[in-house]
Amino acid sequence: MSVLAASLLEKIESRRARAGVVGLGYVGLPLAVELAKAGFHTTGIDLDARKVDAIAAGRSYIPDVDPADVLRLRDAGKLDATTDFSIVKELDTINICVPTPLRKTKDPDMSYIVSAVESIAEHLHPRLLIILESTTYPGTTDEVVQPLLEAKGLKVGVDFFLAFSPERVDPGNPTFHTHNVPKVVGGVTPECFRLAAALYGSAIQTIVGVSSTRVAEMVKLLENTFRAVNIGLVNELALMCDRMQIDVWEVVDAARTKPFGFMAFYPGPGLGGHCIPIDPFYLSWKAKQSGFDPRFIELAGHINASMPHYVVEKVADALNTRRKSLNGSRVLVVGVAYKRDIDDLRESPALDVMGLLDAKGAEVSYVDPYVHAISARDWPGARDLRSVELGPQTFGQFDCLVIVTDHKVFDYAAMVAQADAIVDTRNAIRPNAPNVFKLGAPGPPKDRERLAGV
Ligand code: SAJ
Repeated sequence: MSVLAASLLEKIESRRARAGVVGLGYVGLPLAVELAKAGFHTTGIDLDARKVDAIAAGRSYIPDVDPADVLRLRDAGKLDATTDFSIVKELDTINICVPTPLRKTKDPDMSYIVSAVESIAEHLHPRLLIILESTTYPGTTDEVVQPLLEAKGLKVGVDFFLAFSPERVDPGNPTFHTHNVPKVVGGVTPECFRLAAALYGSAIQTIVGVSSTRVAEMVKLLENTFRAVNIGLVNELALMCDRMQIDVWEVVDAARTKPFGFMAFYPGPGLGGHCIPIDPFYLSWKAKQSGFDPRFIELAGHINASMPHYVVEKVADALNTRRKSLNGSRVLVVGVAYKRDIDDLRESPALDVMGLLDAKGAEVSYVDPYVHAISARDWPGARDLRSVELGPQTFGQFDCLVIVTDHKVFDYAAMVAQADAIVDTRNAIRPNAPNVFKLGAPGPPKDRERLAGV
């Protein structure tokens, strides 16, 4: 090990190293807190002064981060924050946890990574360890990040050290948190890896070393593409079951009794969130750059994107059994967050369902206790909406309910008792009821007879 690397290793192992985290969101703030808990004086860097002010005030704005920890670590001088990148001059290590969204063209938007790295490069100094955590395509670290840093005249693995380690934060997970989820780490050079592993090893229980940054980048994309493709598979199965008069929910529940070689995924109204709908397209974009046509990713994306259309067809079919048209009917979308029991609207399929219903002339309302308002810019209907206040008979005031996100807090029995028709895209209502039309399952018995003309 070089003298420079050895001296940084000693500073890390003695906890005298000063750590930095760029991007204080649901990934960066928990990481900064874990590093501070491990004993490092940790400084968060974020462009959003409100986040910086919150940490200065000892407050947490991330549900998974205990405010008491922020206050205690702030008072101990172990945690602070700034909007000013010049602090990098005083740092020994820095983790980059910034967003990696998709552009409208489904190409990777690298602007956040490039901006963060350019800001760090302005203050790059020998013996700095830089670790990228943002989910991105294989090759980002050595093709994009490394050249931006070396442009300043310093050499990776000699003067500064560079690694990649995918974030594996699952917001709201009651069991798995930053400190107890195994951390995959890949370095540009063996010394880069050794230093990154030492930093994480001080705060995280298990380190999984891999041979390169590309492998580490690909690991995360496999993890999330695995989900997107399997959700696409079970969504296609739901479409088949609908045609074949089979209950897909019953099929999956029975299949999951297999104690090996199977993992249950469930059909739904589409794919939401800032990871699963996006990460696979980072991989497919890079694969195409390498002359490879990634068919699974594209097909799964197509099927998952078609689910909101299928949901709206189910609503039209349900209204049809009541001799009602979609046009002019009052439809209540129940649950709009991208998955249950959270408040995150990003890429939520509920926004697509609402836009399609609105375009067909339905009077669209929604109810979601976690999402009090939806702004005009966030959905195709392009008007501000507020979550409906639930009264004793609210569900009966609509021609059709469509359950898009099955928050636990909803009173499903009241929906069945009051509503004339319900489209259930999450198998939230069990057992089946005569006014419930389930995604991927035969319609209610009496309607089956009526439609069969018996
Ligand atoms: N979904 C289905 N059917 C399923 C599972 C999910 O339709 O069987 C839908 C959800 O409703 C949601 C979308 O897919 O709209 C994504 O759901 P998700 O359960 O994958 O949750 P995310 O997006 O929060 O994914 C995160 C990821 N974490 C990281 O990237 C670090 C993912 O790797 C985790 O596996 C996932 O959380 C998790 O397991 O909760």
